Amino acid sequence: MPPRQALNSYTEWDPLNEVVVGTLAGGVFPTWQESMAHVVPETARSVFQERGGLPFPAEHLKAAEAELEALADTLTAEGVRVVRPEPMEHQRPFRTPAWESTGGLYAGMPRDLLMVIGDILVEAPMSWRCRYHEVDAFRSLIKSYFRRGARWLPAPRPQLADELYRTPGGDLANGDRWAVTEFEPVFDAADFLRFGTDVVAQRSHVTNQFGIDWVRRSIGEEFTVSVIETNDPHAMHIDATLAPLAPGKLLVHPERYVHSELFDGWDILPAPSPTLPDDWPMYFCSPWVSMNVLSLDPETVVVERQEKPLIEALTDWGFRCVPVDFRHVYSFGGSFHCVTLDTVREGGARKYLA
Ligand code: DAV
Repeated sequence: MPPRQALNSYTEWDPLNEVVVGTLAGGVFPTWQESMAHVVPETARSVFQERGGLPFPAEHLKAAEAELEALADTLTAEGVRVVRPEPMEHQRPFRTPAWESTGGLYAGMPRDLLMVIGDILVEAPMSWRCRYHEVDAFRSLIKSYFRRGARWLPAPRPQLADELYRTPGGDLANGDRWAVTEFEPVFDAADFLRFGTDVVAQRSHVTNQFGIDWVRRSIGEEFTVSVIETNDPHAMHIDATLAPLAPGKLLVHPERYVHSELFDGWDILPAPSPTLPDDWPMYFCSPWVSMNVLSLDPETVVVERQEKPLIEALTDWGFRCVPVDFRHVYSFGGSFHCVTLDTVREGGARKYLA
């Protein structure tokens, strides 16, 4: 029985009925800030410093948008209702009393910004200043979910003052591991994964303990939020480290994953290496977004068409793989899990973790 609620999504794998697919249209390079140095590829610094606020290369963006359209069509053909964000101007500079940004970024990665926990829609307080207004592209959708009965939980508006950031090479070298301090709650929603009544999070260069504590107390006692260790000095978003594909089946990054007793009894598959050529432009992230797959149900996964070793491993593991071309989207920082927000899945609040 499909759920009747406008929002109902407790896991990463229950049968998917409705999903938001992001758009990169109008996207611009981010305005550089030092805290990015810990997470983006080395080459990004000069690109963002020189081109922050300027449009992404037109041809590459066009190819990526075509891939996003093809993903939307594939999902529709699989019986999933697809919804899209509003077009939005990202090229306008903006400022607060404390800082300014030469532009925004995009509405391409709803996973970074929004999280559905049961019937609650959480808006994350993201720490990259250029992403301050990103939620506006999704506000029509969010208001519509609220009007249809969902709970709407925006995190406290962050100030993103200088005190939030550690200077790289300075404090970080003294044993403080992360680029963000505990000045105020910040997190990206993509540092959290849903396992029924359990939510698993990682600390990262965009998610502090204050942010995780805010999520824990705000979503209520029905849910348990656990923080796991990961072996990732560049940590930003947990979804190229762990990908739960079905109850008891966890795809992991072979080096970043550190076993947690939460997954005792789970079958754990290290993902094969990505197939992306070394010279492919990657402005934001590593080629390991290959494992950033989207589950359509506990037997079906959307996988990048050219990731043949991964497709083979998942097929051997009992999955039906739905191949979609997505390398041009990779360049902008994510793959199928990042560009989507699963708003309605079947199933309810069950316990899956030890
Ligand atoms: O492998 O660079 C990607 C996370 C995407 N949101 C990586 C992490």
